[in-house]
Parts: sequence; structure tokens; C-alpha cells
Amino acid sequence: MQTLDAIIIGSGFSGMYQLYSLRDKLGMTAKVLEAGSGVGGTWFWNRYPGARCDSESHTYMYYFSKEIIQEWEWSERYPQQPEILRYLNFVADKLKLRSDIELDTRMSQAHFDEATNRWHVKTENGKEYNAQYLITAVGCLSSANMPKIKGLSDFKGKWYHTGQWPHEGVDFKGKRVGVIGTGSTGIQAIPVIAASAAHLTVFQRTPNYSLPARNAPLTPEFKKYAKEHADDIRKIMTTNTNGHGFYIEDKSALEVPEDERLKAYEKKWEQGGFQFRALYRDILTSAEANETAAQFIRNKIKQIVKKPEVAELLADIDHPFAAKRPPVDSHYFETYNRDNVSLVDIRKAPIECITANGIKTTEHEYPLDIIVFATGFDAMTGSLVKLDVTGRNGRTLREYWHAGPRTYLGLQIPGFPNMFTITGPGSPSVLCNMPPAIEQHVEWITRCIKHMRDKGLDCVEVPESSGDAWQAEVDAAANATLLPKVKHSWYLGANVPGKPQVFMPYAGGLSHYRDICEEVIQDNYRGFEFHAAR
Ligand code: NA7
Repeated sequence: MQTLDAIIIGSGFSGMYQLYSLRDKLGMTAKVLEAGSGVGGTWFWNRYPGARCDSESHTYMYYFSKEIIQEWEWSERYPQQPEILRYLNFVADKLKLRSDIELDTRMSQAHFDEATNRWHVKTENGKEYNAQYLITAVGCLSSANMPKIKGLSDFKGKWYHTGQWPHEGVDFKGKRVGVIGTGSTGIQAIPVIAASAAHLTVFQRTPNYSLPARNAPLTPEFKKYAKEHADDIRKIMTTNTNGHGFYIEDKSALEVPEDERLKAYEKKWEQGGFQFRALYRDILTSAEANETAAQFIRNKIKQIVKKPEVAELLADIDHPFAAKRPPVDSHYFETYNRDNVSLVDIRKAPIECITANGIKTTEHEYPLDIIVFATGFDAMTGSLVKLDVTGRNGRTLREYWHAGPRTYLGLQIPGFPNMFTITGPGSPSVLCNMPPAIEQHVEWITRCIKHMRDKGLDCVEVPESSGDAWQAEVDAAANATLLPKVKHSWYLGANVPGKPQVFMPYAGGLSHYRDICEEVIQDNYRGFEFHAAR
């Protein structure tokens, strides 16, 4: 058994920065346990065709290191999966992290020992560790949601989930392909698959708004600008609602005349990306304001898609715009103008089963060679409850969260002392550009641990009352927006049958959340309880 100060689970953006912070800033001993055979987390697994980040590359990176900012160069406005993976490998080398990352090592069990205030951790490959701190860096969208559709084992063709894509890739040439799912992932993969498949059938349950990315190679001028203005860019990312590189305009969609508003939407549509959503402050809070954006996008879909019945199906969206995470696409709607692409409405005629030959809906059987499940993730809690973690009084996380997650600030869970959850439920991360949200969490945790070391404290935990009070804040923040209005959203856990429906992310905005976390520290870690070493 190896004795360490900290065990970190996962080597994506979070785990790598947490390792660097504890090891190199605080001089602690720490190890990252990583189930994959390489670093990168989400970007190690999600290798499906068209996989790309919908945050702009100059903001989808660490900002804690000036050297990394200066040395790394992105090639496109939105980074593709292979480039992000190269970036994370570059960081692992640059910060000399590899010696403390155990690859191909899946944690199988973690148990809190109340006598010593330490975690006892076991891995599937038989390693054992004893550590004061257990820090989960498992990502929010990393546990694949595989729908249980009758007959899958009878299917004679091949099938894949986008989040567990084979590293050798998949050849769609000459194949009849079916894609289930039209979330961000499906919307990215569909145009790329359509370009090589003989025929692509898209099975759509809920139509989706999507914004054009307008991806393009970055110009030398922009690359220079981003490096020279790194401090300004970081300031924007850390003082706005969503962690992106722009502010939300402080203007109501309803206070501008219609022609002016349409021109503004048109301009943002042409510019591409999430800035469309940032045009008016009330798009996510007023149904009326939201409808102005929603209607604009529905009209765009009908203009782009040439076959009226297909356009109608794609634009038949009844939830508010951006109340489900809006995808950003490259030629998604245009793809339906191809002769080799068809759209099936499984809201009207649901999938009955999978047969040996393909997918059978209540109306028709579609013969297929390959089925792609772009069906998303058991978001925010899935990867955490899968970990076999036992806290105080022998209580497991799965038991504790049976009715939905409870955390304090998304950072700690009542009854799980000395355990921190980077981007845990109750934090705003999934509503934001991730890297700045991750940096804030890692830095907060690092400060808390330093505080404990400075004061000779052995154990930090949160009482139930802190978890209850924070969940009330999470609910209130969500209810001030249109987000909980969507019944089938993964923010609520509604995409996974049987999952308790609790609004999971904190919707009060990243900068406000940062302020709360800072106030908590200034107020002597309000809501946390510390115990001195025995
Ligand atoms: P999402 O956004 O959860 O989308 C999943 C899609 O799959 C969505 O269209 C679902 O329809 C559909 N789905 C899920 N289960 C089924 C079943 N059983 N039958 C038919 N269709 C189904 O996941 P993504 O991977 O696209 O994106 C997740 C996040 O990853 C994204 O926001 C980015 O942050 C990165 P539904 O809408 O539930 O009717």
C-alpha cells in the first residue's frame, strides 16, 4: 500500500491541474488514477467523427500558466478532438505530470477511515493507496447513456456509442448508417458521417436549435492578439456569467424594435457560435424574449432545409432556445439537403426494437449496417455514483444520492470528509466554458488544503445543513431561468430512465458563483467544518 497526501481520479483538464497544484505549488505527494491508457479525460474517449469543442480555442485552455499560453498554438477557431488531446499531452509533458499519473488504472473502491481521517483506495489492477484527500476529477459528461432498446444483441451490424469510440476509427464508406440522438454530439457527427456513408438515417426524438459555428483556421493576427491580450481575455472569462470570452449584453430583447433585433440576430448568426445567445440579457429568463431568438432560428432552419416536410420536423421545437444546451454546428441543417440523408421522427413513431437487420419503429423497419448512439451521458452524477465510494458511517455515495445529488457548492458532499469533487453537481461548470470553471475549483480546493496544512487541521467536511442550504440556492437560481422548463433535459437527469429529477448545475452564473466561493473563504470557510489532528 502506498501512502500519499492525495489521490486524484481522472487525468483530464481537472485532474492534471489539481495534480500540478498539490504537487508543485504545495509540495504534496499526489497521484492521479486514470482508467484510460492516455491522459485527456473526455477528449481521450470522445473520438467520434466531427468531435470538436464548441468553446473557442483561445478560451478552451488553461490560463494559470503564462508559459503554456505563449507556447501553445491553436490552428482553428474551434479546436477538434485530436488537437485538444495533443494540447493536454503537451501540458502533461510541460508540467512533467506523467510520473504521477497511473494510466490503465481504474479505481474500484474508496473507503473513508474515520479513525485516521484518511481514504483507503483500491484499483481494479490490484493497487492500494492510503491518502488524506480524495479528489474526483471525473468530468461531468463522461458516463455514457446507452438506452436499453430491446434486441440490440440481435443486431448483425456494428454499433457504437459516441463517448466510447474505437480508437482505430470507423469506416462508413458504402454503409447504411443510423444515428440515434440529435444533441451536440449527434449534430457534430451527422454531417461528417453523411459525407462518407452510402445512406444516413437520423432518428430524431427531440428537434434541437443549433447555431452555426463558422469554424475557420485562425489567422496569424488573431493568434498574436490572443497571446498579447491573454490577461484581458482571462479577465473577461472570469468575470462573466459563462466563462466564455465575451460578456452578455445588458439589454433586453424586448426593449429593441423588431427590425433592429432581427438585424442583430442576423449579424450574430453570421459571426457564429455562442455569442448569439449573449445578445440579450433576458434570453434565458423571459419566455417572451426567448421566443424572439427561438423564432429566428426556426425560420433559419426552414430557409436552409429545402425539403419542406424535413424542415418542418427539424424546426418543430417546443422548448425554449438554450434551455437545453444549444449545439454549435458545421453544416448540420444543410446536411438534410443531401440525397443520402433521411430523417425519422421517433417522437411520432418511437423505436420499438432493434432487429438483426436494423432499427424498427412502430411504423417501419430501417435496414442498417452501423448504428451510432449519440445518446449522451448520465451527466454530472453518473461518473461519481459509479465510483464505489463509502464515507462516514459506512454510507455509500449511491445510497446518499438515491433521491438526487446533495453537495455544498459542488465542492464537497455531506458525509464524505476530505473528499472534493471538481465540477461536482451544484457547481455552474456544465453551463459554462469548462476550463475557467475547472481552474476556479482546483484553485479553491488547493487553497482549502493549504489552509488546513497551515493550521494543522486534519479533516474538512460539510454538514447536511450546508448541503440542504446550497441545494435551495441551486433550485432558486434555476427557477429564476427558463432552464427547468425543459422536461427532457440532462440538466435535470431526465435523459436517464429512473434517475431522480433534480436540477443539478448552479445556474446563478460563474462570476457570481466565484464571488460566493470567495466570500465563503473570507468568512472562515463558512459552511465547512474542520477538525484538528488528533
Ligand atoms: P445530449 O445532449 O444528451 O443528446 C442526446 C440525444 O440523444 C438527444 O437528442 C436525445 O433525445 C437522444 N436520446 C437519448 N436517449 C434516447 C433514446 N432512448 N431514444 C432516442 N433518442 C434518445 O448528449 P450529447 O452527447 O449530444 O451532448 C452532451 C453534451 O456533451 C453537450 O451538451 C456538450 O456539452 C458535450 P431527447 O432530447 O432526450 O429527446
